[in-house]
Amino acid sequence: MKFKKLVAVLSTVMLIGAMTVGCAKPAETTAPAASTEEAAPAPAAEAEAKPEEAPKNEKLVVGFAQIGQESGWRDAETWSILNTAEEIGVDLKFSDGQQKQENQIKAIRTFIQQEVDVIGVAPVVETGWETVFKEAKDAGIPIVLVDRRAAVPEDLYAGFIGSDFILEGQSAAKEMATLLGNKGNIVELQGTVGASAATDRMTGFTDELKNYPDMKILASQTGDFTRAKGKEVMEAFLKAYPGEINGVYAHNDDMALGAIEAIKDAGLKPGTDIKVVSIDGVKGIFEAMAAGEANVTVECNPLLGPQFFKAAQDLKDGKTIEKWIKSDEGIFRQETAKDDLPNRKY
Ligand code: GYE
Repeated sequence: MKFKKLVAVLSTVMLIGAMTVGCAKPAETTAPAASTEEAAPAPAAEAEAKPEEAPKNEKLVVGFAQIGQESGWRDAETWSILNTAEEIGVDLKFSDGQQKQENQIKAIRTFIQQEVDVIGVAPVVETGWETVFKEAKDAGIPIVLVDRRAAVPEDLYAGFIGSDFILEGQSAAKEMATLLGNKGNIVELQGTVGASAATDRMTGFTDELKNYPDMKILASQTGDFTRAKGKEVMEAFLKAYPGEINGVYAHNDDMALGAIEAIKDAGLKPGTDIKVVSIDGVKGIFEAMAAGEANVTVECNPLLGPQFFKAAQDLKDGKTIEKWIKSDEGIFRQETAKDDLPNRKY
């Protein structure tokens, strides 16, 4: 079964409250997984239990509002969340927002109605979350931001688990400078407009570039974190600046992989004629690096399941969590890609 279909099936299964990740069977339908209408029925026994009889260490119930399935990175994160939930026996209600903030907001409202213990959300864009986060707060349900940030006052979320996107952008710029000998023209493929991962990766890169007066960004446009749009935008850049582009900086590997196709279609050699630097560290870019077609990836770790559920359990236990739980990340280059490849987990 194809990964996307599997995720859709698993998502649907989880929404009706069953934790059957490992043994999910192909369903008849690939209907959007974002439907969060069915609230899990409250088990009768639990509803009747008197407070003093309530079982201790009862199951952790978590709602997770995922963004969608735009990239290999996102698929890896989804797997990490689903698999960890299964492994440790969490009652997970999972929603795929299909890139739409309104779907994510709807999912959060459903989780509030379902009285989950904790809500995790990967906010597709940074703004527009205040109202729904307030609703969760009023219901006494902590929000944990996973992998992308939301621009809300600090008291509206318990913590953020994820990377330093500004640092990733700075590292990418330094790597590009090394590859280009501190001189040359760059095109930038941005992630989803308004996403913290895009805004900060742009800021970090642009700020760092100020240290290199002979390096210039010729053009910068969104490719929405997808391979198809990365290719499309790169094709347009190649037409607009024939012979002028020395490097492409993509906010994620998927867009870089799309750009590599466009560069090849234009009769040029990616990794040589045009240097390719991107962010994430997915297997596909290691394969491209091993083939000499990409140069550097700045790692951004999607395997956040264990940290997320640890935080959720802590919150359920009444503990506070760190406001920013950072992920450990490295930088990987073409020279070691063949050796690195077997060790990559996503
Ligand atoms: O880099 C990109 C994805 O939010 C950090 O989203 C994440 C980004 C990741 O689609 O590939």
